[in-house]
Amino acid sequence: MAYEAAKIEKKWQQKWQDSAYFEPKNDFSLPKKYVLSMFPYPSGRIHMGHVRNYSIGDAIARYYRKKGYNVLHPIGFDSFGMPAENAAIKHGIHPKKWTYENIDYMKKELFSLGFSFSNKQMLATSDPLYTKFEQEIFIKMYEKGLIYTKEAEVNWCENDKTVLANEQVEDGKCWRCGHDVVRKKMPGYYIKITAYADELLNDLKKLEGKWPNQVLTMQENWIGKSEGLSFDFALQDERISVTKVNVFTTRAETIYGVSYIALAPDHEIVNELITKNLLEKDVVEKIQNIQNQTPRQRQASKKEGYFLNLYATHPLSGEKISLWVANFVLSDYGSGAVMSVPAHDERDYEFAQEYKLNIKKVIFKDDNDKECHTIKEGRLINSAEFDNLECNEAREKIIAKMQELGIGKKVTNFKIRDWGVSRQRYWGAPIPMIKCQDCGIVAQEIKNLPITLPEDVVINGEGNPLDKHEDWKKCTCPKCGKKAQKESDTLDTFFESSWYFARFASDSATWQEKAVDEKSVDYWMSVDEYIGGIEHAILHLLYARFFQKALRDLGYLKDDEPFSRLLTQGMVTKDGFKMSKSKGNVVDPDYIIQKYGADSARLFILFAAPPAKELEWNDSALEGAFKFINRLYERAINLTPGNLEDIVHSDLNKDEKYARMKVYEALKKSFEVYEENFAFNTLIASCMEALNALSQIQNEKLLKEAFYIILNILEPIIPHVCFELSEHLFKCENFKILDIKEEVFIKDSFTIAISVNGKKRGEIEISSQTNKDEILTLAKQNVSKWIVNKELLKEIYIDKKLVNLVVK
Ligand code: ANZ
Ligand code: ZN
Repeated sequence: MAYEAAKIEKKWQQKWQDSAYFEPKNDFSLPKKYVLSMFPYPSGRIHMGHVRNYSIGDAIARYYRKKGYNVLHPIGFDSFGMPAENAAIKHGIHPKKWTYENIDYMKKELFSLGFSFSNKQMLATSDPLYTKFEQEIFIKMYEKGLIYTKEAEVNWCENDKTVLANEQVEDGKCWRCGHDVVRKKMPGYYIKITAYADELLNDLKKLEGKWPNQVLTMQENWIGKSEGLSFDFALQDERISVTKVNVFTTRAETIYGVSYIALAPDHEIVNELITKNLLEKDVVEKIQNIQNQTPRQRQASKKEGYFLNLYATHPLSGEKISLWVANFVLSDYGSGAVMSVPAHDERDYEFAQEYKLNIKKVIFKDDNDKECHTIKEGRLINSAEFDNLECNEAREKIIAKMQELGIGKKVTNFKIRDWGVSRQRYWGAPIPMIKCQDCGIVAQEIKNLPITLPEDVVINGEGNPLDKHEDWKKCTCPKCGKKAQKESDTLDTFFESSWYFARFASDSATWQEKAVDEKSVDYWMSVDEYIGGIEHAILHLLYARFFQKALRDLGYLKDDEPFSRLLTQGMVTKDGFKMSKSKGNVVDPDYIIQKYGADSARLFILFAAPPAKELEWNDSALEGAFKFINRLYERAINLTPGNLEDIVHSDLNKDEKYARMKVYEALKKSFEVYEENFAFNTLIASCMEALNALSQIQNEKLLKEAFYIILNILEPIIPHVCFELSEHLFKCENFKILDIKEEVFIKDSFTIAISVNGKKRGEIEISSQTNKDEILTLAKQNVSKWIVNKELLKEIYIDKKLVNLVVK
C-alpha cells in the first residue's frame, strides 16, 4: 500500500470535525491550556508565514489535548481595515463582500492543513456582534475617563482626505497616492494608555523568562520611563511675553556644561516669534518645513537648527545662553526644550559642530577620553562647588540644590503617548459617540448598539464615506432628545485585536449577551502560549496588555496579563529575502498541499529551523520531508496489527536494545520540546534517528512498541498520517502518552580507560554487573607490562569510567 496523502488527509479532517475533537470542553475541573496563534487579516489567501505560525500553535495544542488537557485553540479573522477599502476602490467590490469571500476561502485553506481549531469559537472582528461589544467597551472606557477627545497633530493626506499612521507615510508622501503628507491639527479620540504606563512597565518583570527578552526590552524602551530634573532658565526680552524656558534633563550633573538651549520647532517661543514677525522670512520657511515633517523624518535627517536671537540666563552660573530651534528636539517629550551639553551628548555635539557652538567639558575620566561627548562616568570639573564629585553623586547633589533654591524639581517622564484611535475610514467599527449642538459629545446608549455600517456607500478614496452619508449620520441625542449627528470616524483596527483573545475565551453560547463571560474567562485566561510575528512586539502586544488591565478594572475579567508565555516566530525567506508579493518569491501553500500533502508541509516547516529563527525555503528539504513520511508509512503499514505487549528489556539483543533506547530518547525529548523549548526540529531529528536504528529490526513486539511511541510523538506535527497508521495498527484514534521506561537507558556494558601514572595505557570492556575488585584485577592484567616489577602505590577507580594506577 502506497502513501496517499490526499486521501488520508481528507478522511481524517472529516473525522475530526464529525467527532468535534477540536472543541474545548465545558468541564472546568480539567487542567487547561489556552494556545493561541495571532489571527490573520483576511487578505485573500494564506501564506507561508501563516502556515508556520499555525503549525507551531497546532503542534502545542495537539500535544496538550493528547495529554488530557482541556485545550482552547481558536482562530478568527482580524477583518476590518484598509485593504478591503482599497479593493473596493480598485475593483469596485464592496468591502464586506471582499472580506467575507476571503474569509471563506481562507477557512478552507486552514481546514486543509489539518489545524485543530475550534469551529464553535470562530469569529471575524467585522461581525456586527463583535462590533456591538467593542462599542460597549469603548463607552465603558469613555465613562471611566480612559478615552477622551483632543485636538492633536496628525499626518494628513490632502488627496485622500484621511489621517495616516506614521507607518503609512513614506518619504513624506502618502503610501497610496504619493501626495505630500502634511501635519495637521485634528480632533480625535485618544485612549489613555499613559494612565497605565507604570503598571505596564512594572509587570514586564512578571514576564521575564516567559517572553523573549528582545520583546521585553522593546516594550520597556517604548514605555520609556526616565527620571530627571525639570527646571527653568529665565528669559528677559521685551519683544516676547514668555519669561522662562523649562527644560528636562536626565543628566543634571552636566548643568555647568550647558552651551545653548534647543527648542522644538513648534515650541511656544518659536510660535510667538513667528507670529510676531521677529524672524527672517527664510528662517520661518525652514522652520515650517521641519514642522511639516513627521517625528520620524525629523530624527532621520541631519541635525538642523536656527539661532533665534534670544538669550536666557543660566540659573547657577548666571551665564548668557543662546536659544536655538532644532529639528532633533521632540515637541511632545518633556517640555519640548533641551539644555544642550555638547561635551557629553552625541546629538548636542553634532549640532554644536555644525553651528560652531561652544563645547565645555564638565566631566573628566582620564587623559585618554578624547571622545569626551560619550562619557557617562567620571568626576566633575568646571562645575563650581561640585568639582571632583562622582557623576552619580553630583547629579543627586545638584538636583537637591535646585530643589532647595526652588528653581527645579525631580520629575518622571514617559515616552509612551496616548493612543489616537480615530480613522476617517469606512471599513471599521463606528465610534459609538454622537455630536449634539447643545450637549456636545455624548455616548450612544448601550441598548442601541451595535451602531452598524450603512451598506449603500460610495467608496472612491476621497474622504470618509460615512461622513458624506447624511442619512446615516442622523440620530437623536440620548441626553436632550434633539436632532444630533453620529460620529463618522471609525476605530483603528488595533482596537479589535486588543481584546479578541478574551472574546475567544468566552463560551460562544454567551456571545449574544455579553462582551466576555466571566466564568469561562476566569478559567481560560491567561493565554498559556501565544504565538506570532515579532513585528507585533510593540504595538499589538502593548495595546493588548493595556486592554487586559483596563478590562480588569472595568470588571470584565481578572488576570493582570493577557499572555503568560510568548513565542515570536522567525520570518520565512526564500533566496535570502522575506517571502512577499513585491519580491515575487512567494511559495503558495495550496500548491504544496496538493503536491505533497499537508503533513509534508507541516513537517518541513517545523524541521527546517527552530521556531524563533528565520526559515529559508528549500525545495529539496520539502521533498525530504515527504520521503520521510513515506518511509514511516511503508514500515508501519506492513506490521501486523494488534495490541502492545510487554517487553522484557534484558531479553533483547544488542541492536534491539540500542534501537529501543533511541525510541525512548525521542520520547523523553518530546516532553521538553512540547512543554518547554519548542525545538521541534531536534525532536524530529530524534525520531529520524530512531527510525534508522529500527531499520534492520525484525522483532515485531519491539517494532509495535516503537511505532506506537513514534506515531505518538509525531502526531502533533504530522497528524493525518499518524492517526491513519495508529488506527491501522492499534485500532486507536486517541493516543495515550507512554511513560518513560528508565531501564531502557541503562547500559549493559562500559568501556573503562586504564592509565598508569596518569598516562593512558589501555582499556577494557566490562559488563554492568562487574564489581570494583574484579574491575581492578582486570585492569592490572590489561596493563601488566607497564607495572611489572614496580611498586604499586595507589589504585584510583572512577565509577564506570577510569582506573588510574600509581607506581614507582
Ligand atoms: C542634558 C543632557 C546632557 C542630556 C547629556 C543628555 C546627555 P531620555 O533618557 O530619553 O529621557 N531631552 C529632553 N527633552 C527632549 C526632547 N523634547 N527632545 C529631545 N531630547 C530631549 O532623554 C532625556 C534627555 O534627552 C535629556 O537629558 C535631554 O538631554 C534630552 F550629557 O539634558 B539631556
Ligand atoms: Zn443633546
